[in-house]
Amino acid sequence: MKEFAIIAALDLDTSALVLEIAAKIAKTVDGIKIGVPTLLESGTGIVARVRELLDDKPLLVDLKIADIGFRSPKSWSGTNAKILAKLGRCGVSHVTVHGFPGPSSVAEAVDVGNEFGIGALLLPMMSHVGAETFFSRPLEVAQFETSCRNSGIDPTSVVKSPLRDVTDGILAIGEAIGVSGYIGPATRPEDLRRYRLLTQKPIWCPGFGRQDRLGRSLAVQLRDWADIVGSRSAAIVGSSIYNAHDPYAAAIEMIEIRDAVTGEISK
Ligand code: NUP
Repeated sequence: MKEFAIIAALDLDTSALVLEIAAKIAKTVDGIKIGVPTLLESGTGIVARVRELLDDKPLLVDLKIADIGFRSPKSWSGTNAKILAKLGRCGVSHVTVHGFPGPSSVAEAVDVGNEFGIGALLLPMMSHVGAETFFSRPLEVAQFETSCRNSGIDPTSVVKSPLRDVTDGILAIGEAIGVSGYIGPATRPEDLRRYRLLTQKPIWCPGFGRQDRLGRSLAVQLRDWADIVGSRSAAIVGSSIYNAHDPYAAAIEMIEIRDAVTGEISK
């Protein structure tokens, strides 16, 4: 994946519009994200059609998988495995996976995803107003360690720094299980700094434009993201591109801003 990638989130009202905008911008952006509403309308058939436009660039399906992990003697057979099997090898490179259902749920999503060549991006925090309501709850560390050990993982052997809250706990589970990367909130620079202290894995960041609550321009928000998260990262940009009068021009502008801010970083 490209360093400092720009991933366009195509949350449009119809699949026809998703394909129309994807055709316009696929050669310009570094990848595309489609969401559950689009899959509900079109089924997984739309994935192959977006894949054709994207060549081998990342295609993220934002499923936010959060169901049970269940290990039978031979294989994973919880609901997470069944969700991923429905995607199969249809061209998806990444899916989003929630961490709050705990280690066996994440492990099932990661292992079964790997079988299909799909990387799991874990969500230790989110970008919207009030996302901290539960993610920032203090972590009961002893109970956390016991639950993880019961699921056969030992996060504290991987992450040595103190685990303060649910966000830290989810990051530690992700490191221990070996997720492909994380979703991190572009709206919360302090949280992105915490992520980077705990992980060297890619961090894909949504929350640009309409979700910013710090009064920043897109250029300042992108500069802050690139400064904090570094080159193993992606900016997930939705409405700032697809709601623009000319989405193709907006995508080009986003790439130009990215190139300008990352050029400054490498000087
Ligand atoms: O924490 C998250 N925040 C977020 O906005 C996790 C996400 N997956 N997203 C998604 O990113 C959200 O569902 C939407 O598809 C996209 C951001 O879109 P926009 O606010 O740039 O329009």
